[in-house]
Amino acid sequence: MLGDKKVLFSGMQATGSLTLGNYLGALKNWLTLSDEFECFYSVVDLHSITIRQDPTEFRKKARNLLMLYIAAGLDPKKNCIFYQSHVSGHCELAWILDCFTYMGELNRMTQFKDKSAKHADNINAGLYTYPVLMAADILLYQADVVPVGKDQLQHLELTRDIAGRFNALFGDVFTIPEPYLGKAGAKIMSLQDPAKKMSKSDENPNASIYLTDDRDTVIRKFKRAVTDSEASIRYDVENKPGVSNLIEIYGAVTGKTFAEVEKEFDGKGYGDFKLAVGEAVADMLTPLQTRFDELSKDKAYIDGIVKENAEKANYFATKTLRKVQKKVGFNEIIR
Ligand code: ATP
Ligand code: LTN
Repeated sequence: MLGDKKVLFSGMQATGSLTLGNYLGALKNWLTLSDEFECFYSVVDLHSITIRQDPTEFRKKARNLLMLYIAAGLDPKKNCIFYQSHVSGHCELAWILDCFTYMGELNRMTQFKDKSAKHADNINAGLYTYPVLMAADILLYQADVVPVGKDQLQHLELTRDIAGRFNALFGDVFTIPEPYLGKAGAKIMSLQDPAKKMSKSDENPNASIYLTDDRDTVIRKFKRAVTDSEASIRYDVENKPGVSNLIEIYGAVTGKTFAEVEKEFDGKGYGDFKLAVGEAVADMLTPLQTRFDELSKDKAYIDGIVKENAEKANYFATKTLRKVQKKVGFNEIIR
C-alpha cells in the first residue's frame, strides 16, 4: 500500500513499435487502473537487451514507448512512468534475488525455452535470469497487483515463490503480488494469420496494426486481412477465426457486443465490414498520434517527466532495497 492505495507495477519491453494488440490488451486496461491504484509503469529497457539491439534504434524505440504511454492517456503526474535502467535498484535487487532462485525453477520457464529457440545464436545468461529481474521490478515497489498477459503468468508465479521464500527466511519484507488479467478476449490475432497473436516482432508488417500507422495504412491493412470464403459476418472463432478477430477488434474499439456487431453488418459484405473496422481503428488512433507528435516535439517536457519520475521511482525502490540489504546482512553504508 502507498497511502490508502494499492500499488500496481507493469512494464513493456522496447522491442518494437507497439501494436493494436498491445494497446487493446494492455495499455487500454492500464488507463482504467490509474485512479484506483498507485501506478508504476516502466519501459523495461534492461530486459530488452537480452536480445541484441542496435543502440541508436534502441534509444529511439525506448523513448517512443515512453511517449506512447503518455500519448495513450496515462497522466505522467499521476502515474510513475520511467525507464527501468534509470533505477539501479532493479539490478541490485535482481542480484540478491538470483541467490534465492533455483536453477531448476528457471529451467522450467517456457519463455526462456521459446526465446532461446528463436535466438539460438545468443542464449545469454540475461535471457536465463530474465524472470528474476522481472521479480525485482515488481517486488522493489511492493506491488500488490501486476497487470500482465497470460504468457507472463508463469513469471509472476515465480515472483510470488521467490518473495514467499525470502519472507519465510527474513520476515515480512515483500508484498506478495497478485496477477491482474484484463478482460477475456483481449487477445488480438495477426491480420495475416489469425491462428497467431498480433505481435510487435512479427516480420510481416501487414500482420500488425502499429499505433503509429497512418489512416490509409490502417485501412489498407484491414482490407488485406485474411478472412474466409463464406461471406457472413458471424463470431465463430473455430470456423471463422479471421472474421471473429475483426469482430473482436471492432467490438473493443466501439464498445459494442459481438451480437450488436453481427446485427449491424447483417447482410453486408466483407468489404464494407473491413472498411468499417479500419475506419473505427483509425479514428481511435488519430488523437493518440496527434498527441504523440506533439510530445515528440517537446523535448524539454519529456525530459522533465523522465527526470521527475526516475527520482520518484528511485525513492521507493531505495526504501525496499535498503531493507533487503539489511535483512541479508550487508553492512550499512556510512553516509
Ligand atoms: P514481442 O513480439 O516483442 O514478444 P508482444 O507484441 O508480443 O512483443 P509484449 O511486449 O510481450 O508484446 O507484451 C506487452 C503487453 O501487451 C503484455 O501485457 C501483453 O499481454 C500484451 N499483448 C501483446 N500482444 C497482445 C495481443 N496480440 N493481444 C492482446 N494483448 C497483447
Ligand atoms: N516480461 C514482460 C515485461 C515485464 C514486466 C515486468 C511486466 C518486465 N518486467 C514487471 C510486468 C511486471 C513482457 O515481456 N511482457
